[in-house]
Amino acid sequence: MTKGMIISDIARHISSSKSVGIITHIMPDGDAIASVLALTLGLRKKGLHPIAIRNDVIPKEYGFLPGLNHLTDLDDLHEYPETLVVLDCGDIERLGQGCELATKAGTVINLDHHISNTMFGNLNLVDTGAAATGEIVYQLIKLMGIDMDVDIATCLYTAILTDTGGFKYDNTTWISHTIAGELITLGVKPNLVSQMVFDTRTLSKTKLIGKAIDTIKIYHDGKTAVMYVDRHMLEQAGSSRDELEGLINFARDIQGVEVAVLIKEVSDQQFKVGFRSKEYTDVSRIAGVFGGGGHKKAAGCTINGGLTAVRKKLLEEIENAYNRREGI
Ligand SMILES: [Mn+2]
Repeated sequence: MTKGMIISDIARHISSSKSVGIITHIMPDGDAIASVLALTLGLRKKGLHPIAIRNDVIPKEYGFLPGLNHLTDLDDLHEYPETLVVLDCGDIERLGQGCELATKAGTVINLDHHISNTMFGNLNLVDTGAAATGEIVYQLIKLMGIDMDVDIATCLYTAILTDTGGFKYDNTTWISHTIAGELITLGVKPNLVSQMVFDTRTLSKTKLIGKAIDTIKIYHDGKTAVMYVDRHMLEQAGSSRDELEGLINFARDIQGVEVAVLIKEVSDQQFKVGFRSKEYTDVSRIAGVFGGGGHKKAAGCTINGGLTAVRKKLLEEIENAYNRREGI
């Protein structure tokens, strides 16, 4: 079947189902949440009554999205939907508690763009060329003849904006920009969405960034930047651990830096370490030396020991990685 035939099949199936649930993965990102809301709002415009299911906490930066009031907590569901639409989820296990719904639903529809998707649905539309699941939901909404409005458009724009890192990542295509352009004609305000999603942070996190930046030390002729955060700094800034997210980018973005490291104190003798690389270093391999892992340009591990020894071991392994490259 071609993609066009599958999407028509999916549209038909959704329209004729007695009940439709819409869900996404736990620890949802912007694409995940906004895709669920866009499809929910779209189907409601068509006179359907989909159940948008919340199976995890929605991060506060997405609190501005239209349609959040339609979310129903997983625990409050009274019956299993006949059809379950799963969005932006490569693997059924990532539904967390929502996994059970997928086993009980008559039909599972899997709409996604992850290359690792396990094709767990009865109907699968996995388009790895799509920058965001929001692009696929856009196609589905169009195909179903649903009149787009500014609320749906805001959700779809947010989905594409977040998964392309603000149209910066290499998954960004002319299609992403074309869809985004159309969404703007419907009334989306790009500056406001960007501000909500990327440029809003709490005072405590802002203070934490300041403290963390102060700790940056540079090694290996400017190629390595090491940042450090301990429990005392978190306390002083009034921050919780989730505010450590994204901190490492301030070290990575320094001109000339190839590998950035963030050492986070967990307890007296235990540290969580995050790695980012810019161009050529496979940091998952470095993290692997310490029993961790991840992606080529983003990885992490946990190391036990004293801070000085931990830092020394990390710097040695990073230097080994540079030497391996020179040895090519
Ligand atoms: Mn996505």
